[in-house]
Amino acid sequence: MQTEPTKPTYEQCVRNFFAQLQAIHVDHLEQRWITISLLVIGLFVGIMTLDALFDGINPPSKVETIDSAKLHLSKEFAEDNLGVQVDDKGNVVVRMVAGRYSFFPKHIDVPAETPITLRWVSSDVLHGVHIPMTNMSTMIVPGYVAEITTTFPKPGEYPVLCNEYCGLGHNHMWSNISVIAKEDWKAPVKSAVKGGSNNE
Ligand SMILES: [Cu+2]
Repeated sequence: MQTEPTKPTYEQCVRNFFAQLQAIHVDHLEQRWITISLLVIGLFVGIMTLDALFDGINPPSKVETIDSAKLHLSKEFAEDNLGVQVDDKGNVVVRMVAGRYSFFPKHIDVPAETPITLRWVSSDVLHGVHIPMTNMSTMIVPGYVAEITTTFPKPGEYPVLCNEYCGLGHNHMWSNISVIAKEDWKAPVKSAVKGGSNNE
C-alpha cells in the first residue's frame, strides 16, 4: 500500500534551505568579496537611514497635481502670489515657479533657523532644484507640485540650482536666496496665503 507523502512543515523547509546552503562550496576569495559587498550595502543603507531620520532627507511622498499650462490662472501660483508668505499659523511658505531658464521670483529673503515650506511647480519641462547645505533637492515634474520643508542653518547667500538637464540654457538656470538672521527678518506685507492642495 502506498502512503501519501507528508507535506514538509515551514520549519523543515527552512532547515533544508540552510542545509543546502551549507553544502554549497564557496571559495575563500568569493566569501571575502560577498562579505565586502554586504558590508558596503549595509553602509549605504545605514547612511540613508541616518539621513532620513536626522536630516529629513527622503523621497517626497506627497502627490499633488496642477495644470502646468494654466499656472498664471491658478489661484496659488499666479504671479502676485509667488514668493514668501506667512500663513495664519505663522508658517513661512515660499512659492516658486521653475521655467526655462530661471526660477521665479528671481530672489527672495527668508529667515534663518526657521522651518520653511517651499512649494515648486514647473511651467514647462522637467526641472530640478538643489540648495546646497540643506535637505532641499527635488525634481520639479510638470503637472505636479513639489513640496519640501527645510531650515536654513545660518544667515548668508544660498544658491538655488537646477539639477535636471532642461535644455541648452540649463547651465544658466540658477537663482539665490538671502537668508537673514531670524530677529532681523520681516515678513513681507502681502495678502494671506492663498491656495494649497486645491489648485485644479
Ligand atoms: Cu535645468
